[in-house]
Amino acid sequence: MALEQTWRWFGPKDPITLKEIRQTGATGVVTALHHVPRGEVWSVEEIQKRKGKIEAEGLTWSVAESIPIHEDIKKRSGNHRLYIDRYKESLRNLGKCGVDINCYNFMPVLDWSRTNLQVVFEDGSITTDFNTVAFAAFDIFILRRHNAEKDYDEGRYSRAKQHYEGLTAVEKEKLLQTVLLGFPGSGEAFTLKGLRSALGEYDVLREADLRENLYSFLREVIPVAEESGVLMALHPDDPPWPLLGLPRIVGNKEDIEQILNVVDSSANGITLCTGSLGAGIQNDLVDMAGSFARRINFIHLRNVRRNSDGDFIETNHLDGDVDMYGVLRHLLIEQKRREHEGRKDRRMPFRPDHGHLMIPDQHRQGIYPGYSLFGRMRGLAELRGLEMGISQSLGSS
Ligand code: DNO
Repeated sequence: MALEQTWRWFGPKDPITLKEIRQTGATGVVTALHHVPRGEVWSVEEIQKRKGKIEAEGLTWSVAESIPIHEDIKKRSGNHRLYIDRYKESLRNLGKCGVDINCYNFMPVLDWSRTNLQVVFEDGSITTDFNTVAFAAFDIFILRRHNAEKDYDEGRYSRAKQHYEGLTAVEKEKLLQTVLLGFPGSGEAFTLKGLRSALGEYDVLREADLRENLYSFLREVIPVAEESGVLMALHPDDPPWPLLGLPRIVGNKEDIEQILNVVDSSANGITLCTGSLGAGIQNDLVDMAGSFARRINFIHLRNVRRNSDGDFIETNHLDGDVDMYGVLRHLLIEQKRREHEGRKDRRMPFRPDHGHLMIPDQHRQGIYPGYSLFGRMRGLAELRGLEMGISQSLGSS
């Protein structure tokens, strides 16, 4: 047995087709009903429709990524009761349709954040990076967040100022659009005004509150996920530290330990995202893969080169600061264990998470940053080879 190879597809609007995905060798598709607004129920009809499209191409719908969490749930305010009920309903519907893993995140306001989505890598391919000085420049001088300067030490403040003053108008605009982009596929890009007001709503919410709100959500939703036969897979924060004054609470080993302990059930699991967690200098991904193996419900494999200031760049899958060999070894040992026990969750789907934009994709319109065909296919192929080597060396015992 091998880990299930999957591929993220943004639905019919994705320029990469299911036929192409099939030829990458992936067998599972990871997708979401991006056209259903956040907070609405995913109906059985809509899920079946999407599932039918995928299966018509000889693939399976392996993971839902993501049923997005409404901000009211994260803040536990406004209509949170209604949205939690709807979330449960969507999970029940997923379960009825046999889609049994849901990847989700609990990052307030923003999803993943980068400062440059078009970094030319050493080999001419295009990748993304996060530069803490550029991000501070955005925060203090472009967003002009109230009291933002208090979040940075003097050195970083003056470097951010210098950085900002050195930017042309076009570069400022580019930085602004990059941070506002939100998550591709979701169609949820912010305006500057919208971002300010969304941040304003979090003014009084402290880190401890956000944690408590996540825990309450889990206490309510995990039993429903269990009944419905759906495994929840919490995605870590990317990057794994607070941004724009917003708390982030899924960034390191202790955070994850606490979350898993809130409801001790295999339905309360994580997405091991080696890239998101890998950006944190304190995170040892091999240790985390080993320690959390039993509760890993979904896997995102990618790599970063990082430094202790918090800057990082997305590198190719096998080159970077994450020891992919060590991570995969733990995952394969865990899969053997699940097989031995005849567990239902032995598929252990992974996807090559992000890939560089390589030459054959560079003229193609509409490819979301990180979600190229060739770059991800390179990643998948490399990971597949590495996996086979590790499996053979582990033997059949
Ligand atoms: C980035 C993605 C994340 C992820 C969500 C899950 O490329 O891995 O945006 O899909 O955080 O909810």
